[in-house]
Amino acid sequence: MSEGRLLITAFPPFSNHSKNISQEVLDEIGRQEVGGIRVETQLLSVDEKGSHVVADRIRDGEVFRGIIHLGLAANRKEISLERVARNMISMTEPDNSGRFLNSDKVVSDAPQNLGTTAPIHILDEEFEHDELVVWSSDAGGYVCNETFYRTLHALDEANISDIPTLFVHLPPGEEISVEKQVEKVMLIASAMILRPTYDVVAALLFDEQGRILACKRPSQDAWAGWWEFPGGKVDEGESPSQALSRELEEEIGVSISPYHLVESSIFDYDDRTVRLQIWNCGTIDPNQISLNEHDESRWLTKEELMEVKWLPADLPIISRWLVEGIPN
Ligand code: PCA
Repeated sequence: MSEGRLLITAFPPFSNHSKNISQEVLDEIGRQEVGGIRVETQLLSVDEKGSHVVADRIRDGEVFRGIIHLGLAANRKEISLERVARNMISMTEPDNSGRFLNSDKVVSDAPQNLGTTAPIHILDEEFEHDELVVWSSDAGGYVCNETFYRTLHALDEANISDIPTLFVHLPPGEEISVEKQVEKVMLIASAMILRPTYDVVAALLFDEQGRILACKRPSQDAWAGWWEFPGGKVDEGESPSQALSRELEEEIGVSISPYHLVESSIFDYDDRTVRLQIWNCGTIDPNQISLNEHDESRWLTKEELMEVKWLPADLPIISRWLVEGIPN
């Protein structure tokens, strides 16, 4: 059965490049596992034939846990996660079969752009503080973009939306070492196919009248328009209260040391599990806060708790407070 496999592909050298980092990374990845899921590697030729290989496998009915295409981006300094594939081939040099196209479609009568089916939000969270891994909206006009487009198009035509598929452009080994790139590719792979668990800390802040602070998530974020407590993810090496102090400084510009834990719960979202802790962070003057990330904030009495649309993870707790009272 093929259901368990993560497919990772790469390309050999092309044009005037004597090596291709994607092939070196693929060699290192070999037959590794990602959280118990077997990795299959495949080298694709840098030409039209190579660009069809994975799309053909999808059309033949093969099922994968995920697909990661790797390729060299000779002029980049960071590892780029490609958000979209364009239905356009515009080469500046011939491919390995001598094909040299200028403004041709990859597939005729097909959409202009196809977006990655990888979990963007999870990858955002994973690489938020990692300057070596960035998003890109331009996979180029050469065989990499063509391959990505053909694969996404085959998934689209087969109405398959649950195989996370991503193109990752790798900079030359002189920019980031092969070992480091292998490590990042494995992190990308686990973020794409394993359901992550996040430790999240949130602050219960009071004003003089005993009302509590709620903040509305900004429009560019996942769960935009939903309300939450200020706070965020606990980073590696941080204690929950350190993380919360940092988040409060970043999000609302106050420096506070959390007092004590008032709630802890576990909530399963579709794509991730959240282990939530809510800490009493004391009383502050509402004039002290500056909203650096949120769209809006409100100070709510117990009676007003349900006037905002709480995030799913917060809602069961808020509902209980409505009956039992807000803890302190
Ligand atoms: N990089 C090329 C094709 C093969 C590769 O590794 C590209 O960016 O299109």
